Amino acid sequence: MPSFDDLSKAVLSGDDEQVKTLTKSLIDSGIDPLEIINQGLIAGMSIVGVRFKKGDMFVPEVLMAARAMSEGIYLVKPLISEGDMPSEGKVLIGTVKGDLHDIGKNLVAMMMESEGFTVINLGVDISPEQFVTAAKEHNADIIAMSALLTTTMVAMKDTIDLFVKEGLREKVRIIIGGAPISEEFANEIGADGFAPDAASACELGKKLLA
Ligand code: B1M
Repeated sequence: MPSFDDLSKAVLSGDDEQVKTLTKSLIDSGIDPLEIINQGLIAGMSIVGVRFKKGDMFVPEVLMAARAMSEGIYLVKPLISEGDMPSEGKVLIGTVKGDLHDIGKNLVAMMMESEGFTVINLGVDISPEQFVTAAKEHNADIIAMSALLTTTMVAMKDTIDLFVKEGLREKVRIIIGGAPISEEFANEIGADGFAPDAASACELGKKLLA
């Protein structure tokens, strides 16, 4: 029987075929599906997060690791009832109105998912109204907005203003990120925090919900 460490290493190296083989083998050995997720798949992705933050891993490798982890989760998830899936909290993530850049946003989404958040990825060009509607529908804990253009970052303020207007601002934590975004901008528009990269977004999310 493979060890959890073998599975973590397969995630780390982005080897999706190996992840599938090891995950199946652990399932067939009768290992608790939640342990396979937490001690094998997520454990591997956590190392990826740390290495990416330190600059020891790069975007393509992180995407491969995330894909490999997802292949394993795909096999294990049907064996776990919905209520048993642990969650750090529900995150709605999207790129703001007028902005079509999604590589960094998807990286943040995958990293947050691998760190145990339930992530609903709304996509790109998401209007303030769409963020608010989805927050109501999903009862979200965190709204995460991404912007890559100096011309679209203003939509982050419009979105926060709409949450205030709808009386929902106190119900959610709002975090923002993307290349032109700074801590100062986050403070200026009334966000709860800024994350410069995907690993920091996970840390910030956990801190805000603690
Ligand atoms: Co565009 N683009 N682009 N582009 N593009 C930039 C952003 C630009 C800096 C290039 C340049 O001129 N040097 C420039 C913006 C200038 C500015 O506003 N100051 C620019 C421009 C001008 C444009 C167009 C207007 C070009 C045109 O058509 N004239 C156009 C706009 C389209 C639109 O959105 N309406 C456009 C289009 C495109 C493509 C479609 C071709 C493509 C996007 C493809 C896609 O995303 N599917 C594209 C790309 C690829 C880029 C660059 C080259 C790379 C962006 C990227 O994916 N980086 C970019 C130049 C650059 O950054 N070097 C550029 C990799 C990614 C992992 O990093 O997104 O920063 P990043 O995400 C990081 C962090 O920022 C953070 O974590 C991520 C991982 O660590 N983060 C968050 C991101 N979101 C977060 C959310 C969080 C927390 C952290 O929530 C809490």
